Amino acid sequence: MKDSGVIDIVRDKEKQKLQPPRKYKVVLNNDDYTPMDFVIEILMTFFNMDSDRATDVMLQIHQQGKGICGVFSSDVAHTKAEQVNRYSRDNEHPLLCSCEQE
Ligand code: TYC
Repeated sequence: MKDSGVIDIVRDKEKQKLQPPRKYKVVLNNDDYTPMDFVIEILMTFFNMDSDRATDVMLQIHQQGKGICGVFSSDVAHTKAEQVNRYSRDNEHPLLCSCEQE
């Protein structure tokens, strides 16, 4: 049937529309140079953590190599990662923040 391809495309599009928006983890990587206090400041300032939670997350990253700061929509996650990397570079630290799709 000649129209079935078109119908399949329409059905695929409808299915895509029904998917919930993708979520992204914002991840901080450990390194040997960024001071612990600076990482705690980042977690409190950009991810609204209190000082106890920020200290726990920083130590977890320090021990395990990387850690999740939060899960957000694509726009929010990528903007936060950019802001953290900008702030780190402005303060001359090599701290690396990235996003991973959930
Ligand atoms: N490893 C760093 C140090 O010993 C601290 C650190 C923790 C750096 C977490 C980055 O994402 C990080 N000073």
